[in-house]
Amino acid sequence: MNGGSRTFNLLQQWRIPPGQSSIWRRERLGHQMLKGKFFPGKLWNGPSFCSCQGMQSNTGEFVDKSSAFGSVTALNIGAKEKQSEKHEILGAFQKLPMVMPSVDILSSAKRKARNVPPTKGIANLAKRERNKGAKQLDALMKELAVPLRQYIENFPNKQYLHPYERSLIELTLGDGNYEEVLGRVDSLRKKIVSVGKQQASLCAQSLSKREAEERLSEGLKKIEEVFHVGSNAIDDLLYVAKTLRHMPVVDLEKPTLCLVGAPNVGKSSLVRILSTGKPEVCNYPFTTRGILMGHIMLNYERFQVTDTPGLLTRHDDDRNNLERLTLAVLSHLPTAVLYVHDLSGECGTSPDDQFVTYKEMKVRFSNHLWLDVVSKCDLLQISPASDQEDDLGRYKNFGPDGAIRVSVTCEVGLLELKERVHQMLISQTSKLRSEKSDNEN
Ligand SMILES: Nc1nc2c(ncn2[C@@H]2O[C@H](COP(=O)(O)OP(=O)(O)OP(=O)(O)O)[C@@H](O)[C@H]2O)c(=O)[nH]1
Ligand SMILES: [Mg+2]
Repeated sequence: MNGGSRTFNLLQQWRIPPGQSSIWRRERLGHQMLKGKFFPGKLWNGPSFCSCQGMQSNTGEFVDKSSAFGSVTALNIGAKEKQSEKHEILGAFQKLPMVMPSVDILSSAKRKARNVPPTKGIANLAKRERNKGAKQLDALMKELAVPLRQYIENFPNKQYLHPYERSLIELTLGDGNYEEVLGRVDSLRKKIVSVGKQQASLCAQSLSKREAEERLSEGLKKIEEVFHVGSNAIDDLLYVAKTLRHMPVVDLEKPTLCLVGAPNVGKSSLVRILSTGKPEVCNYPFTTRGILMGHIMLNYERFQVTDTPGLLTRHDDDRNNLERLTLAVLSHLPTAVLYVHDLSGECGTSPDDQFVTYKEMKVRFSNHLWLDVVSKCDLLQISPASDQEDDLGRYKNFGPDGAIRVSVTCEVGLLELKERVHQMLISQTSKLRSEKSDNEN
């Protein structure tokens, strides 16, 4: 600890609640969507809960004394046209429009419609009443349809999003569900417009004051009915917006350290040591259930750290959404990897299995800067090295070539680890700069 200095650390975490890793009944949320037709009769195909945790902690050794920060910088996303020109921008979720609950849209629309007066100067009672009725019906229709149109226009088209955000949408809401909700909102809008026009026109044809009054009240009822039937689409959209807005914000231009490894190997324990973040640490697999963003301050520069859910040794098709999130981070964000190996047998994944996944990841993400760390070395007994040992034999004893051995429990190797992480992040800064200038040329 750096004596006396304090640093604010924002740690943003998107989480899936325990026990609901790949599928998650919306019913459990007790959310309004329950009653709606959202994904009728089926389960979410992915995690659907997220929380944003702001954490404040005392400064760790890695945090510069004089630095303080309180929020993550979201990269601005430009107008729609800009999105289509360039995909390499993040931050779309923070720009999502605020969606009003359907009951509020309805009550506000009804109030406004009721206050619409007839056109001035109409002396004939019947004419005045039908004029008022038609105007009020038209107003109700517009007050309901216009916000829906604005939502449809302002929720970004998924194909223009950064691939990382696209993956988050798919893994969080389930494939295709984002578009489905927007589609339902649009069809609700169309129905309201069609029924509203029809009712206004009927009212305008009334022959008497009484008939106009009846048609107005009937028309209002019909529009309201149509709105009621489809209103769950709006509440689903509200939920989608809330969920996406709480996703951790990532800055593509900031060097980012990503901790990867099998479940329960000690990734989060190392995040706690390396950054000012304090992710949950428990002795069971998949404690970390989402992407967690923390920070490291070094020489007045801020670096991002992501803790990720563990990777099991299995085929991609069999991976749960937690594992897929980890792969999305590695695939779409310019991360430097800190790969954590637990050779003690404590974590639940055998060293043999860890070796298989490790080799696969190393090949797949060979363009990433990479550092290997063998965790829990307090639990390791090294058997004498033998010349005959193959790759796996050496791995089981020492981990990958060049791996640093650490123990969080006994505070072994941590200074060296911090130093090496520091060096890697500085190298990543140069790498990002040169990639940026290559792209610009
Ligand atoms: N003996 C020993 N135990 C450790 C060490 N580091 C972490 N652990 C323990 O290992 C268990 C898992 O640690 P975590 O940091 O939660 O592991 P993780 O990789 O983040 O786990 P998931 O989020 O579930 O993938 C916890 O019980 C830790 O206390 C260490 O250096 N020595
Ligand atoms: Mg963890």
